[in-house]
Amino acid sequence: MDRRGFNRRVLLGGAALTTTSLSLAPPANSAVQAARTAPAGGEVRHIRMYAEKLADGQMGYGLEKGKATIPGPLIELNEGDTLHIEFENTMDVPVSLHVHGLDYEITSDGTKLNKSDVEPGGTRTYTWRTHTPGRRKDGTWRAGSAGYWHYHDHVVGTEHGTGGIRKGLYGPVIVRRAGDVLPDRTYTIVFNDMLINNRPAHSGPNFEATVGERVEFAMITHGEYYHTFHMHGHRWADNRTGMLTGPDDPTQVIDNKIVGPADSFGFQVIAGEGVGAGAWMYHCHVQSHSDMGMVGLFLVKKKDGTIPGYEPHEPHDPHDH
Ligand SMILES: [Cu+2]
Repeated sequence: MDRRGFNRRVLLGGAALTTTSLSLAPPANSAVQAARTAPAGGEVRHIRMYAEKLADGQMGYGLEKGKATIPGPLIELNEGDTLHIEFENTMDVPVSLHVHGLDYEITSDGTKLNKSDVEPGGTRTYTWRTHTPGRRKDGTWRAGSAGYWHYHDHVVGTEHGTGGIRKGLYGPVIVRRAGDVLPDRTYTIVFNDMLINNRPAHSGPNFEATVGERVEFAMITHGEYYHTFHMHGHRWADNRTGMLTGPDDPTQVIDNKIVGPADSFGFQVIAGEGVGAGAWMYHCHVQSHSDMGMVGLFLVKKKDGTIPGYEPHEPHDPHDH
């Protein structure tokens, strides 16, 4: 990985290279380079999506047949984009796709209530739209669609999709505003009841990065409980992007956030910024929940690929990312 993340951070700080920045990377060859940012939206995109039963009895969404995952695939849009999703139900029970935060007509609601679910073997096109912020005719301000959102089933088990969500039918949606800083990589963390991403307790998932990379986390909560999301060694701003806009931005910087069912938020960190490589825990900070295994690792590697002090408890699992 190059050092773009590092340089980006310097630019975002609004200052030239400073001595405080130098702990992340050697100054040699680190010519300052502007952050990669999201373009203006306005595109119309088409994708296919599938709901599938997984071998272990869980359920997932995927962009290709036979490749469903938990969480489902990350869907990224820019404000102004429209997404048409040709959705196929390969399972033997009705299922749907219901999104939070975006604009959709009632026919794309994804509920039984208005027959916008999909029978076994059936297909349906769901249309999601997004918009930029702006002033309404009455003078009030209308928020844009940008944010860390999510989609989930609203049909399996109950008319609220309680069974589908429990089995893994959920995934992240990120809508970006023109000019938003783009990450080097994005990971999704879903607290679902007492599990993370529907994995067995005490088994991650773990997420890898190299020191200096700009890493984005989309964090979603589902199920029955309230949790507190905490990450070791890294902090973020409690706002739409998770980043401060400048030295006078009064947004609180946090490393712990209370979350409840269907909440979602996101943030970006520079891996190991000011603290270096390591196996950094993230976990629910409700003590009994962390003790019961709501824990994973943010594995920040040195440039040579090593992680000081880290001895994996189990073989590396390629499904971790
Ligand atoms: Cu918890």
